[in-house]
Amino acid sequence: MKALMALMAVMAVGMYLVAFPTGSAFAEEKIGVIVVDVQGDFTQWKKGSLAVPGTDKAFVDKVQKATDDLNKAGFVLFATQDWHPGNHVSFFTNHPGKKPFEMLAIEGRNQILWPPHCVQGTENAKVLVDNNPFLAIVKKGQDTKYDSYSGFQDDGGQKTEMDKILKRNKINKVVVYGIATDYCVKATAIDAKNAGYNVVVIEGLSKGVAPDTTQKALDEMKSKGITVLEEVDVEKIKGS
Ligand code: VGL
Ligand code: ZN
Repeated sequence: MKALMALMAVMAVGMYLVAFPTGSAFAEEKIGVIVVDVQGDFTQWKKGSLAVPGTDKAFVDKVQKATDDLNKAGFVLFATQDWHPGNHVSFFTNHPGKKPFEMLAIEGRNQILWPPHCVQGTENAKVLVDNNPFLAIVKKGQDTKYDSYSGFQDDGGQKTEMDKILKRNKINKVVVYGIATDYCVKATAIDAKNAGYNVVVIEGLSKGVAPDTTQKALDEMKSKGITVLEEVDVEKIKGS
C-alpha cells in the first residue's frame, strides 16, 4: 500500500512536469522596453546641444507610436534619462583649452568631451516621449566624476536601480532603442545582455552620432548575441 502511494505520488509529479514544462517555449516570458535618452538635447527637433543626425520631429513621433504599440502589447515600459550636473566631467567646457569631441584620458579611461547637455532641471533634459506610461525613468550620469552611457551603471561601476527594478518586475527580455545607437543604446543593450536578459535592439528606432561607430555598434551587439530588428514586430520580439 505504501509502495503504491509512493508510485502514485511519483506519477503525479511526472504529470505535473509534462503539463508545465520549464525551460521550453512555454516558460514564462516577461518583456520590458527601455527607451534610451530620447531627450531634447540629443534631438535636431529641439535644436539640442548634442543633436544626433536623423532626430527630427518625425523620428520622435515614430518612437512615441512604437512605444504606445509595445505598451498595448502588454510590455512594461522603462526609460533612461541622461541627467548631468553642470560641472560634469564629460563637458568640454569643464576642461580649459579643450574642444568638443576631443578625447581626454582621465584616470586611465578615455573620456570623449561632449558639449554640455542634459543638465539637471533644464528644458532640454526632459524625456520627449510621454512620461506617464513609464513604470520608471532611470536617471544616469549624475556623478560629476563619471560618465554613464549605460542605463545600468556608470564608468565608475556604480549601479543604477535599473537591474533591481527589472528583476522586481520579473522581466527577462528587454527591447532597447533610442539615442544614441553608438553610445547609450549600445552600452545599455550590452549591459542588459551581460546581466542575463535576452535583448532585442530596434535599429529603426535608434539614431547614432556617426555612421562608422553606429555600424560598429550594431555589429558588436549582434556578435554578443543581441537580436537587432529593423522595426518593431511584436511576434518577432516574442520569438527572438
Ligand atoms: C549620450 C553622449 C553623452 C547618449 C549621452 O545618450 O548616447 N551620448 N551622453
Ligand atoms: Zn551625457
